[in-house]
Amino acid sequence: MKLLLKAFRNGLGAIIAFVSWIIPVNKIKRSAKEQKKVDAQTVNIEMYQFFGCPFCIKARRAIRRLDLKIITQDAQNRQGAARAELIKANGKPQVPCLKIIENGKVEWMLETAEIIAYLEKRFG
Ligand SMILES: N[C@@H](CCC(=O)N[C@@H](CS)C(=O)NCC(=O)O)C(=O)O
Repeated sequence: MKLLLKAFRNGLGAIIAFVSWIIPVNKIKRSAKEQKKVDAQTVNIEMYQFFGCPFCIKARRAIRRLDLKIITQDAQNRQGAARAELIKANGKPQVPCLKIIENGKVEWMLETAEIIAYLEKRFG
């Protein structure tokens, strides 16, 4: 039963992710110079996520809309290093979670609304 529920949740998540992927976003427009500047900053940001998590899908849409080259880390795999890193940092495997490295200091940001607001403010 538990396995069946998990399969259903993952399947539904994959469908939502696919639908979100085919629906176009109103992408921000930047000059090549501005984009290069933004790209230089986003190398220091990663998003820890589950592929089919609706909150992560929402955050990924914001990333797409803001045209950010933010690498995603899969935290769903229970044996994976990304999940272990997340638990070590936050005490729980909650996603989405942004890892921001600034001046050699690592900051972890939870909560979809906070993540989107941060990205909008910094890159919007
Ligand atoms: N309030 C959070 C909720 C995020 C949330 O519930 N994420 C789920 C995945 S959809 C999670 O992290 N679950 C932890 C787990 O499954 O171990 C947000 O808005 O980001």
